[in-house]
Amino acid sequence: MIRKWWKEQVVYQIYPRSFYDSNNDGIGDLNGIILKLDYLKLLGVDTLWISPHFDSPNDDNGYDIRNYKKIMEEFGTMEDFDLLLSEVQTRKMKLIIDLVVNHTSDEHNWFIESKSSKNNKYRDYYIWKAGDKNHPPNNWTSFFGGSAWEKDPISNDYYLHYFSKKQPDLNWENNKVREEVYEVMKFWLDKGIDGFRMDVIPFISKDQNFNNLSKNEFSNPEKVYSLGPRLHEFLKEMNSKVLSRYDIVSIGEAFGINEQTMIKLSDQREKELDLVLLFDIIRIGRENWIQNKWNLVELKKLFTVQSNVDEFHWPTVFLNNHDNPRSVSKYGNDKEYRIKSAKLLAMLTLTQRGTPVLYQGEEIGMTNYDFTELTQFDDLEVLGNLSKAISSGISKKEYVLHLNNTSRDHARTSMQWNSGPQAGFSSYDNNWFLSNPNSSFINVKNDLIDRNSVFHFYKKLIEIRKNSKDLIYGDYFDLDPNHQNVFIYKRVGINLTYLIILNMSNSSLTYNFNNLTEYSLEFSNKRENPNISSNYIELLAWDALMFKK
Ligand code: TEU
Ligand code: CA
Repeated sequence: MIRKWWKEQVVYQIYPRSFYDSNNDGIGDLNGIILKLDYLKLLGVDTLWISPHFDSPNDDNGYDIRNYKKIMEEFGTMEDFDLLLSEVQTRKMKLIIDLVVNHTSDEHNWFIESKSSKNNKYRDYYIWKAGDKNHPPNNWTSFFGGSAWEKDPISNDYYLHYFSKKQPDLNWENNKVREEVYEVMKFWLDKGIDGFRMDVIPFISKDQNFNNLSKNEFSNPEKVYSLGPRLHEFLKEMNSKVLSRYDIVSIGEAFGINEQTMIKLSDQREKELDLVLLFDIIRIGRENWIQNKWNLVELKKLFTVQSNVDEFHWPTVFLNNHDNPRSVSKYGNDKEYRIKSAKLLAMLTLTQRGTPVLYQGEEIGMTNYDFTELTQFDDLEVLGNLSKAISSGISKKEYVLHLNNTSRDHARTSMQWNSGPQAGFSSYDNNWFLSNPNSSFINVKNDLIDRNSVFHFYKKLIEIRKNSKDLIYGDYFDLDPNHQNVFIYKRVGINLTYLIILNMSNSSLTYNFNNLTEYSLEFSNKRENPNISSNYIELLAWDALMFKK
């Protein structure tokens, strides 16, 4: 197994807007992150990934960049960024930033120039096409609702936007665009950052035939958008011109890709990306905003697929992020077993083969927000997809019920620091977004005091993981892929073997397993000793046990 620093670290994602507000204007900021670095150091995470911190009109909370070399005003200044980086480095941690280069904001200078006239030298920085009479060039759809094409009244041409119409897609066919992107990357790398998480990177290459989506493709256009013919060529160029020149990590957000693309993107011999963030696990049982039933057998299969490609691949393991609901609400039981199931999910995330990526708040078991009205949502995706929902026969009320399990906004409520107003996120009383009222009992302050908290469980597991190369690099074996409730797997290292047993259900059960007595119990989320005999173990609801031999 090839050793790399980014295989041995635990990544922690920060959504700066919701993390901590240092100057009480209701919006989280870079200084807020600095003030919480000691907290993160205590937790034991090593690499921080911050969601976009660049100048932006915030149509999509910073994923619409107006200026790649300026800091978002609400977040602070370039001096604040430089201080954040040096404070991170002082603590021997690493910093990764978000690279959003499939699209820019429509307020980016390149786009302002581009749309100003057909002869402008920036015209080809974006993707312009003539319409078909009064119709867009093809039937491609935007993830945030409606057509992916917007008509521009100046030239009467249409420009392409996979996301909102304020996020025009860059034209990667244009060499100059690629050079600009590489230049932006070097600007930040030369400051000393440790890598990029690359937003929707599989979408950068567009099939120049611009064929219509078929009926089947229509509801999941990502499966087509991620098959651009020059994707691998572009990434190889980026790698040779930029990435390979620094000791950094590149993590591609890989929404919609198939297995073949996954294998190619992150194959170390291909020299494209180091890691990919796959969506299969996080979107299990889900079709857009609709949550369907899923089962553990399907989930386990997905872990096996990504873990066992070969020694040239290294997976990432994550159960939530800023675009998805809270993990304890989706995979655990956020009611009577919130604490216990959150700990189980910690064990799952931190004992798999792959780099764990935690999301702010998961370490204290934060839950989904209980949305009841459409007006409570902030995310543009919610309103954007409303008409699609209605036209598919779903009522407004049902739409909200679905969103209560699927909306991106669950992850964007304030980080819960204490039981005070605004969850201790800010002392301003009119924050940009909601705080969950359950901060009265789910908060960092409580978790730091209580030695049996979710926080301390994460902390301990991170420590165990960091101190064991066998746990990090050991081979992965799912021991009972077909069991409906128990997730049991081994990690076989050079010296040690770990055995993880997770009861992912609300019921107690007796699980037959021989030779358990050969192992010793290393860590668990139980207070009492488990009942083990030579050929079975009794598991209570949401028991999570880690054995070693
Ligand atoms: O996400 C891409 C992404 O695929 C999801 O947001 C997806 O489009 C959506 O959830 C479909 O239901 C990245 C960022 O993580 C996200 O925050 C941005 O909104 C998006 O790209 C555009 O930059
Ligand atoms: Ca602020």
